[in-house]
Amino acid sequence: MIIAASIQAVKVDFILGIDREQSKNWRIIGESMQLKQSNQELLQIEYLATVATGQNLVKDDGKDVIEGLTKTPKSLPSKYFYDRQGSQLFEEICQLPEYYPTRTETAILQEYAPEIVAYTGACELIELGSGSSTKTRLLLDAYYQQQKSSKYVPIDVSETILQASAIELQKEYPNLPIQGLIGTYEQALAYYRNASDNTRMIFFLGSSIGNFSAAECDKFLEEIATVLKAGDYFLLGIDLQKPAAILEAAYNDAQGVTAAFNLNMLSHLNWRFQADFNLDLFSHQAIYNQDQSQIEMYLICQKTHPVHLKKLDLTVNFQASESILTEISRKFNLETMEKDLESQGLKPLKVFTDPENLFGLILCQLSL
Ligand code: AVJ
Repeated sequence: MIIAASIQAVKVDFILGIDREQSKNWRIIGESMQLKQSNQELLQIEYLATVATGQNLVKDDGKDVIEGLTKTPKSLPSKYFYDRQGSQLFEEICQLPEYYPTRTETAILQEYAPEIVAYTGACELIELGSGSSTKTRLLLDAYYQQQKSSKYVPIDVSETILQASAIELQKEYPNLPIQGLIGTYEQALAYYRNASDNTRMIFFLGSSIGNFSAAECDKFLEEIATVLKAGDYFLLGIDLQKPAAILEAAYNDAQGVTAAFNLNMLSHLNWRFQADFNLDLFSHQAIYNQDQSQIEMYLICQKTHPVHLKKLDLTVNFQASESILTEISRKFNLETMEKDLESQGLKPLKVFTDPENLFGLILCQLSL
């Protein structure tokens, strides 16, 4: 089990926005304050924090960064991709001709969203890693049209993208209650460990589950099953195994957007932890590890040099050609994933794929 029941949502004054995701967001923050006042019941944006310490966990203390940079080989948690700039770059990745997952999952949702609604009926829609909520609109439309959505809860670590998209969605779906939560998956799931009479569907799209190792994945699914009550739903999007050439192209796009996304992690660390990474001294690499069925993304150091992270009181020495693992993106087999889900009590009801079997969506229900 991940965290006990000490997580609750705390409304934080938006004025506190400074020093979190750079101060470029004043306008959005200002707008959201206004909107918050005029639509108080329908739009809420909250930070997930611990009651016990009153400490804002979103403002990470960086222990995971220290851990990753002081071990051999070095690694950094993928969640540090997603600051304001990183979330923006990820949106650009989703539009790339080589990056098939987003458009394929979108097409599947376009075709099958009404069928998903028919399976679940009315429910609260909880999205982990909602980002811009673009694909979500297809689900929201289907639920909205059939008057089956009671509430939408987008959850994301990036406060700027969460605020901006929640405000947009509020305009597009004026009668839909929206509760945006800023925090990590772990915080979100801990927050949801309370009983509710409402039927819930947690959804986790885009194959973000691919960032977890096999062990983390098991733990995550177990946690989902703990949080849901019998009869609730879980909708999971997974990228499927396919020839290495297609996969490697998707993570080494011709325009270099993925490279910029990867390198942006270092500028995120620079502002968040007052570090002095020189982005010119690192380069992007993405390879498909056939044995593990996973894309591995690295930042390769070009020259021996030290890096200082002031806020963490840490100096790290980098050797020329040394690598930092920034992401694994696992590629799945549908049948295997169905079995994994089933073994956690998450019973697959229906599997949706595209004609080329590039991507899969599995709708599950927690066994009654
Ligand atoms: C958001 C984790 C699903 O693994 O494909 C895209 C992130 N990294 N290009 C993925 C990503 C490089 C993406 N996920």
